[in-house]
Amino acid sequence: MDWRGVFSSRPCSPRSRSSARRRAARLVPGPERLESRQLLAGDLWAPSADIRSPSAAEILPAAVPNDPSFAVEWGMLNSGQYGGTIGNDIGAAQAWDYTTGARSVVVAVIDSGIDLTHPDLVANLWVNPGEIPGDGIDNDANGFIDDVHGWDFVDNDAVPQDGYGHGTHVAGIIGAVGNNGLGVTGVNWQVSIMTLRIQDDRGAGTTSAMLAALRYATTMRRDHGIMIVASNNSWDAPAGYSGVVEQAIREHGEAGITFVAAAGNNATNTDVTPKFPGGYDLPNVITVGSLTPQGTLSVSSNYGAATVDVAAPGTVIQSTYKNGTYALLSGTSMAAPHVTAVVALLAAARPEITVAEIRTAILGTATPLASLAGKVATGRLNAFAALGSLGIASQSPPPAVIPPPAVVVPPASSLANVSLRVLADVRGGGSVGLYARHDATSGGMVMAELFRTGGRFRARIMVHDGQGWNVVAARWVAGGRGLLRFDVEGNSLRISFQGRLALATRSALLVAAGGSGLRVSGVNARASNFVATPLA
Ligand SMILES: [Ca+2]
Ligand SMILES: [Ca+2]
Ligand SMILES: [Ca+2]
Repeated sequence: MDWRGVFSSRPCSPRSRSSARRRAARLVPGPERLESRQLLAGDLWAPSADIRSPSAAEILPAAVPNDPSFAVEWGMLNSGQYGGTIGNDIGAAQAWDYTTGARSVVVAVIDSGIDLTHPDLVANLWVNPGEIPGDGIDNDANGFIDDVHGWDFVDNDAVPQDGYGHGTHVAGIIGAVGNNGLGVTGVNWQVSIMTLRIQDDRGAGTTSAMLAALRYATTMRRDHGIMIVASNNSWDAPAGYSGVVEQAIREHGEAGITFVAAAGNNATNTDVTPKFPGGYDLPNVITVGSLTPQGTLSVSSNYGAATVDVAAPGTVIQSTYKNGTYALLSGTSMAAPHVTAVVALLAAARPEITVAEIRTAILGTATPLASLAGKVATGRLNAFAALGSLGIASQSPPPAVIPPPAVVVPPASSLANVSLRVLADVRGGGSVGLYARHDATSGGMVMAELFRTGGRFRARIMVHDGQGWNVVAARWVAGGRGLLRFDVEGNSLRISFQGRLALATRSALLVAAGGSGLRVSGVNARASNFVATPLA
């Protein structure tokens, strides 16, 4: 049974059958490729000084993932790549202070397969714990022999290898291995990706394969204890609604699986003209529109204030591709996996989280954007806020609880002068906060923060004595430019505040790396040029 057979009751000529099949076959990539080419040919994509790259001179090696292409992954950390708007990202760098994902969390990618030998994906491929590979026996008795990484519902075998590229790209957004010094990083640095292949090497798919894939995932979660929290569905069904598919997706949800759907690339108002599967009005379906680096809805993205739940980065997205390569693609196919990935992060942070709680966390914390009003129900995906909504840690400076630096006690030789250069953009309002912590001889911790009150900035330095914070220095600063210098207990902290941002960092890794750490939070806040030098 092909797509048309299920989705259309109208008889059609061989020509139109072929046409319908081709439309189904192309699924989402057609417009994506077009959009990609347009951007590749245009000024936006020309390499420019707008593309900032993390470098050793600017930031300690472990501060952000060391994957070389992280610098162009604007969806994670938008520093103006592709002419984008600084801070228009999903807050991944901040979210990673909560969690970078967990291999115990499984997501199903229902797509064209995955490059099973891609060096930036292999470690994050799901491995069926109940299956002994290659013995010709269905060890876990789920009806599939040797289904180690998932199943190929096109060729009906255990090797869901991607000959098309689309599924590999989607998988990399969710979980290309992070901080391995290679290629890109996924939103999850580690996760387990189940591969369910429903599209052949031309991108053609059938409804029977799609239904079988949905049922595989549902069964594995419900009957075999595999903690699949989401399926990514960057495919569309041009012929429309199907009661059979709707029921399969409902059962998916009843098993505990969030069904993340690409809204589609028809530039259509789906409130008026429904598209599927995003159009299924089920509590476990989250439908995702595509966002540009500038924070607008991508030209080709479908939209609808009632039917498109959230927008996520989708235009000019760098990710893994077939044959061990990488590629830049655009479309709602790339937007959906950002949301799928955040479902996985939420489950990593709170394993018992329910489908309903996931929906609330993601849709309840999306950042409203004027450019999305009337087009998307909520706003831009915000991974940082979604995780923060779980109440798992403080997210505003000063952190409610910062334990004394007992976890990492650096050797005396690493006691350091802390020079912290912060480039931030707070023209959008809000506050900027940051802290630096280090193991001074007192064993205390020092924090500096800078926050906005009306038209002025207030800077202060505090020391945590193990009981609470004591303000040791404070100063008002006019405007958004200036150099502040404080000396605390023989260590100096310098804050150069220039109204633009550069890079984010991860405090925990900095602490581990040098006995000093920094953390930046607040609207559009980023930090760079962290330098720690031994005390004389
Ligand atoms: Ca099996
Ligand atoms: Ca076996
Ligand atoms: Ca990588």
